[in-house]
Amino acid sequence: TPPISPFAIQFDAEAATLTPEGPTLTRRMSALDGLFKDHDAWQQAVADGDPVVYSVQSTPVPEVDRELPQSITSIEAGTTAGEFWMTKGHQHPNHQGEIYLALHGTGGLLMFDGTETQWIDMVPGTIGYIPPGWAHRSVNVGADPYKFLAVYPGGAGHDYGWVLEHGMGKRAYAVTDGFELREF
Ligand code: S6P
Ligand code: ZN
Repeated sequence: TPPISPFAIQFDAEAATLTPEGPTLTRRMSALDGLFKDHDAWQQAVADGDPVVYSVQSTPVPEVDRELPQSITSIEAGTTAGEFWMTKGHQHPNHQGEIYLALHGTGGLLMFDGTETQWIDMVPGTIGYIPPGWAHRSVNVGADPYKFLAVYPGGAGHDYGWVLEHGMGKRAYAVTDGFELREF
C-alpha cells in the first residue's frame, strides 16, 4: 500500500456519510451463517430474498498498521425469530481499542471478553469505547436504521472465527417495550 497524504473528510452526521468514499461492504443475511440463535429462521430469511442486513462505508484510509481508518455502518431494522438484526461481530486479533459514535436510530454495542458481557445503549451522540480484547457486535434495537461511525487502528484486523467459537455472551431480543438481553 502506498503512503497516504493528509486529506479532509467531509462528515455529514445527519446523512451519515463520509466523503471521499472508500470501499463499501454489504452484508446480506446469508453472510450471517451460524450467528442467529434460530438457524431454521435464518435459513428461511436467506431463502426469502436474502435481505441486506447492514452495509459499511469506508474512507480511502487503508487497513494497515499505524493508519487510522474510519467507516460508517448502517444496520437495517429487523428481527429473525425475535432476535434483533446485528453485525457479525469480531475480535481484533492484535487486541487494540476502537471507538463508535452513534449517528442515527437506536442501537446497542455488545461486548464480550470471553467471560463477561457488556452492553452500551447507543443513541445519536453516544461514543461507545471498545477496550482492547473485547469482541464487539452492534445491534439495531429500533424501528429505523441504526448508523454509527467507527474509528479503529488499521492494523487491528478482524477475527470473525473468535465469535463463532466463543459467542458473544448475550443476545438481544425484541419485547413489547423495546429489547431484552438473554443468555447466549
Ligand atoms: C471495524 C469496526 C466496524 C465493523 C462494522 C461491521 O473494526 O468494528 O467498522 O467492521 O461495524 O461489523 P463486522 O463485525 O461485520 O466487521
Ligand atoms: Zn472492530
